[in-house]
Amino acid sequence: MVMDSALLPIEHKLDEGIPLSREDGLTLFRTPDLHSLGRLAKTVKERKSGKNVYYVLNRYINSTNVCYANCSFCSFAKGEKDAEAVRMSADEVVAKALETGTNFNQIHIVGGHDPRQLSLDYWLPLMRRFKALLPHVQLSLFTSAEIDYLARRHRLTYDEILSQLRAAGLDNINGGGAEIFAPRFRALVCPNKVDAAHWLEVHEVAHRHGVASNATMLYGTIETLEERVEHLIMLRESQQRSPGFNAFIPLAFHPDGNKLSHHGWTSGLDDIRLFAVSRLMLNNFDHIKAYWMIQGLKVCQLALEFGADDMDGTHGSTDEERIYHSAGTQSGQYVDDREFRRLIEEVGYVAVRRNSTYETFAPDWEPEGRVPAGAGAARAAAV
Ligand code: V47
Repeated sequence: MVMDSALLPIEHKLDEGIPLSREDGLTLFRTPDLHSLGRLAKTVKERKSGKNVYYVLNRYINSTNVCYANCSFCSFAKGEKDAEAVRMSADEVVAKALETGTNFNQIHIVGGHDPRQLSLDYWLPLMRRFKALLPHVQLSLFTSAEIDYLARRHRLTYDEILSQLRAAGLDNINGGGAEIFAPRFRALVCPNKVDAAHWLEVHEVAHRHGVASNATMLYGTIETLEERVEHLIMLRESQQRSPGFNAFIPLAFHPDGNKLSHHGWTSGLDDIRLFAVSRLMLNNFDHIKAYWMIQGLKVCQLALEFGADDMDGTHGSTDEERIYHSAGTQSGQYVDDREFRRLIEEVGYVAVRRNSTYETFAPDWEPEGRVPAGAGAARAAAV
C-alpha cells in the first residue's frame, strides 16, 4: 500500500510507543493521505480497545441556559431576563431525570455561568438527592469552567470545592470549556472564561480527588493547526501529571445564530481527520468519543474507522439538548439503545454498554428495585 512518505517515521514511533511531537502533529493535519492516516489511527485504537465501541444509556439535561460568559461561538447562552431563558429548579431537574424510568447509568448536566443556579446551595443537596434516589447512576456534571466559576464565587480553592463536590457524589466532570487553549484564541473568542492553566488545574485536582473527567477541543473557527496541536499536547502532558481523563471529544463548530457564523460548518473530511489526529497524538487517553449529536450519526460511524471507540449516550426520549440544537445541529435528541447498538454493529464493531468511568454492563442490565412514581419529591424532602 502506498503511503505518504512523511507518515513512515510516525508509523515507526507509533509501533515503538513513542509519543508524537508537535511536528508530527502538523504532518498528520497536513497529509493529503487521509486513508493512511485513518489506517494508523484505527490500528492504534484497536490496540487499545479492540473491536469494542462504547455507549452509555444516559439522561442529558441543560439545567440552565443563563450564562454571562459571552463566548462568541455560543448560540445557547441567554440573559436572565430573556424570554428564552430556562432555569430549572432542583425539583424540575430530578423530575426530568426520572421521567423515563431509572434504567440509565449516567446523568450528564451542563449549564452556564449563571449567578443564581451556579451555587453550592443548589448543587450539593441536588447531588445527594440523585445519589439517594439513583445509587447506580453516575453524576457527570459541570464543565471545569463552571467549577472554576463556583470556586471563585464561594471563595474556595479547587481542592476545597472538589472535595465537597466529590463527597456529594460527583463522579465525572464533562469535557467542555476547553475550546482552544491558546491565549490568542481565548482573548478573541472567550475572554471571560477560565484560562487554559486553570482549566487544566481543575481537572488535575479533580483526578486527585477520585473524580474522573473528559476533555474536548472546539475546532472549525479561528484556530490555527499549530494551536490545535499545542492543545492536544497540553492535554497529553496534563494526563501525564495527574491521570484521570477517560475520553477526548472533538467538538465541531456549529455556526447558526452566533457571532462566528461566517466560519460556516466544518467539512466531513475535517471531522474525520480530527478523530484520527487526536487518536494518534493522545497516546495516554483510552477513548476518543464521536458524539453523534455533534458530527451526526453517519460521520460518527465513519469516525470508528478513524480512531474513535465511543459514540456517547442514547439520551432519554424526553431530553432536550440545547447547546448544539440552538446552533443548528440536524441530529435528533434521542437514539434508542437497540438502534444505537445496530449503528455500531452495522460497521463491524461490538457495542459495549458503559457508565461514565467505563465500567461495562450487559445490554439488558437493569437496576435493582424501582423508584416509585412521585418518589422524586417525597424522598427529596427526606434527604
Ligand atoms: O464548552 C458551545 C461547546 C461545550 C458550540 O464530556 C459548541 O462527554 C460547537 O461539555 N459549536 C459544552 N461547540 C459541551 C460539553 C460536552 C460536549 C460533548 C461531550 C462532553 C463530554 C461534553 O460545547 C462548550 C463549547 O466548547 N460549544 N457552542 C458551538 N456553536
